[in-house]
Amino acid sequence: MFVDDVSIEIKAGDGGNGFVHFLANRHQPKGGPDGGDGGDGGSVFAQAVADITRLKVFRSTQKYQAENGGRGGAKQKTGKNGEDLILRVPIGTTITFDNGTQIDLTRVGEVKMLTKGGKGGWGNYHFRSPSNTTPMNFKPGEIRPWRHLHLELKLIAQIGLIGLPNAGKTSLLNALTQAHARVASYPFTTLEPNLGVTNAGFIIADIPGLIEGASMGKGLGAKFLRHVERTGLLVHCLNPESPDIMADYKTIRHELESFSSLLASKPEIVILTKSDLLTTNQISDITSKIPQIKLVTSIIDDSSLRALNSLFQEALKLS
Ligand SMILES: Nc1nc2c(ncn2[C@@H]2O[C@H](COP(=O)(O)OP(=O)(O)OP(=O)(O)O)[C@@H](O)[C@H]2O)c(=O)[nH]1
Ligand SMILES: [Mg+2]
Repeated sequence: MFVDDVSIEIKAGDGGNGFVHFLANRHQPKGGPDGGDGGDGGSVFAQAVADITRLKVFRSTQKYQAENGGRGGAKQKTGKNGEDLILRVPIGTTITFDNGTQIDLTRVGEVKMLTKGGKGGWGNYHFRSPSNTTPMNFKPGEIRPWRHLHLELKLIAQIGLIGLPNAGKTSLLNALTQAHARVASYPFTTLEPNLGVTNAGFIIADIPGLIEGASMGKGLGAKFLRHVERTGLLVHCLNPESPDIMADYKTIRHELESFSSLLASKPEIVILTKSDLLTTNQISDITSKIPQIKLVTSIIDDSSLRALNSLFQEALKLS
């Protein structure tokens, strides 16, 4: 199941306690205080990754804790620092803290600190002074609290590929970007959105096929219409293998309009996919009947893909 919203608890590691110790050996039986400081606790970070399905990991495990710092040791030895913890979250995730603070992760690889590890406490070596040569004091390590976090995926794709199942959306995503999403010759291959980035840097989301009734929650694509609403441009894919392409076009338009006026008014490029399956005559026949078609594409026709990329530039530069 696609998860786009999840709550978790995180905790930075506590600092290690300072140590109370006195040097004592054969040569220096009263060698003075040498208790080391505690190590610092590990911090918790979030790192953005391209896999937008990753929030589901946080459904099964909800508590995340970085390692505590180790206790200080003799001979002024500082305790071991706790290991940091890095939570990998999808690009486009907004993290909201219990106090209302928000952090956005918008670039793949971006790392942000969520909560800092506790400071290690001082050992008794730190408390030595001419007036106190045998300090018994130490500082405990800093205790870090549990924090409640809400993670929400706000898909930030600029372009949304939409259409009926089997229209060739995923194939197009793969052809336009570095994505390697699953393609097959039957409907409902795509169960969760796939993301890819074009050479020009546009993020494209491939949405599971929409069907009649999607605006009412029917089918796999329905719950992603909310995400599609956030894109700047729709690429509406029409499948030439369909017996009634115009009806397909109208079905999808109807669903967009029923879902929201915002979605219905998005800039849209209508394309006819899989043009390599058609003769030139068939193509002109279809495009003359459906004037909404702006471009005819095939994943094996590079010039059609370049033309589509140019349309992206045009549409998104102006918007
Ligand atoms: N000949 C040809 N076949 C294509 C082209 N694009 C896609 N196909 C084929 O069409 C079928 C469906 O392609 P997908 O990319 O999986 O279609 P989809 O719209 O993502 O389908 P769902 O995920 O089920 O909604 C596959 O068999 C593809 O190989 C194309 O440009 N030319
Ligand atoms: Mg697909």
